[in-house]
Amino acid sequence: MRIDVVSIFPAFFDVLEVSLLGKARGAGLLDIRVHDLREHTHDRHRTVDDTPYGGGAGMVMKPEPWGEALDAITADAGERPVFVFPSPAGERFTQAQAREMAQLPHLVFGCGRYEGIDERVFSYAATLGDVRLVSLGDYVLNGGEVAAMAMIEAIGRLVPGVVGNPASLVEESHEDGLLEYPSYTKPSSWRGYDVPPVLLSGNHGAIAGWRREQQIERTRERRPDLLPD
Ligand code: 6GU
Repeated sequence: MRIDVVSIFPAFFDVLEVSLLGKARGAGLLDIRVHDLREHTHDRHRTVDDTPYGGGAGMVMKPEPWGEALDAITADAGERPVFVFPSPAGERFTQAQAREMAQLPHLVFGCGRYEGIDERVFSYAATLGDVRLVSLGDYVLNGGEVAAMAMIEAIGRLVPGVVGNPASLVEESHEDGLLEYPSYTKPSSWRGYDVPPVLLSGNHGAIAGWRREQQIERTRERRPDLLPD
């Protein structure tokens, strides 16, 4: 899978070299290319933003550098990519979306800063591929970089081969619509806290039943919005 990222802070993405995704890049499973938007400016100050038409606070990212950056990325790409613009005004990013995006051959993340990107950039991007504005949740970050990192990790780990044991992807939170069950390891007693005896029973049916109950109970307590009415 190919992932391009456009940002005025490409250094945010240096950590993609470490851990699981770093390994997947090394193994050729993920082809991640980070681009500096300022490479597509032509003035002495490498300007990427300007004041908003109609007035108001803050600055808006100019369309021209974005147009050039998207052209450069798509020039050498075979299929039409999906463009993801992280935005608090986007649709909510979910595990289902991560799963869907992990099947795609080419994603392009466009990271905005300031008050956002000139709206015409999204219209132009839509002529080059599908466009999605996607939010991590109902809070505001300073820019799309941290959100893009989170999405790249959520998507990247679902690309076949990236996570060594695919079974570990099945029993996690959100894969079956519920929060995951609690996990324990040795020792069976630690500082007065004991592992639930059913987990030591060797009774696989009873263990599966207990885990299911725990999933439902936790989901009811912490995330009742995930449960059907
Ligand atoms: Cl995707 N972007 C920004 N700037 N803030 C956010 C977000 C995205 N998701 C939640 N807050």
